[in-house]
Amino acid sequence: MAPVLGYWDMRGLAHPIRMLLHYVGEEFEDRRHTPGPAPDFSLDPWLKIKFTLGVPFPNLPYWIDGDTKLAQSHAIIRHLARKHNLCPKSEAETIRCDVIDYQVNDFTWDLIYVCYNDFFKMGNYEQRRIEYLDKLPSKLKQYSDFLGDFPWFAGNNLTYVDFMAYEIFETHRAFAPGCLDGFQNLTDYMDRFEALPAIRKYMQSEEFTKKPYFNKFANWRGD
Ligand SMILES: N[C@@H](CCC(=O)N[C@@H](CS)C(=O)NCC(=O)O)C(=O)O
Repeated sequence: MAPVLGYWDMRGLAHPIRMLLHYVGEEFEDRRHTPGPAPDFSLDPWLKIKFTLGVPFPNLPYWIDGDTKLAQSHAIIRHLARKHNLCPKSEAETIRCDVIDYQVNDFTWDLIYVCYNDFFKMGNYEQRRIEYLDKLPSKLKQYSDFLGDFPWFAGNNLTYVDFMAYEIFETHRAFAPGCLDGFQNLTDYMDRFEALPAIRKYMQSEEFTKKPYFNKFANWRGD
């Protein structure tokens, strides 16, 4: 039986994992869970099975490969990176990977809290969106400076963090069109990632999820 990647029917935290699996050519079931209909968007369909999967700390995404069962998107992608040789190759690369891994996680959740503003009861969405967009260029500049002339975030080798970094930049390109335009090395990085033959093939396939980035009950989901 093929391993299962379970997640909501959207890009979100699972998309870097999906792209990595397609990049390495590992077959898997891309299992999608859906909330109930509007206006409640009940999470019950997922909550009913959540604790039946045998996954410790069950959450979305989860990965089930025989007896190997885990949640936590970063634990899943690192497990797959070890399996498919997409780990950093030196201490210098490991440091860069670790920094980007946690930095991208913070960046992702900063955006999630804005895009799910009403769900998290965070106040006025439009005001928070504008404040977020004001700070975005200075955040992106730090990624641009860190990447410098390297082709990939670890350095010269593609690693699992590139799948995460690509996804958060791509989500921002949809949320704030043109936001990468002032950063030539980041736009080159996006082109370089999309030109990887297996990624290009996946992006052109029917399996590829172009949208939505976030769930049905988000303020912004990119559709
Ligand atoms: N730290 C976790 C966060 C997982 C998470 O918050 N998942 C959200 C979707 S993005 C969810 O709806 N989880 C289902 C649940 O909490 O039962 C990870 O990186 O996997």
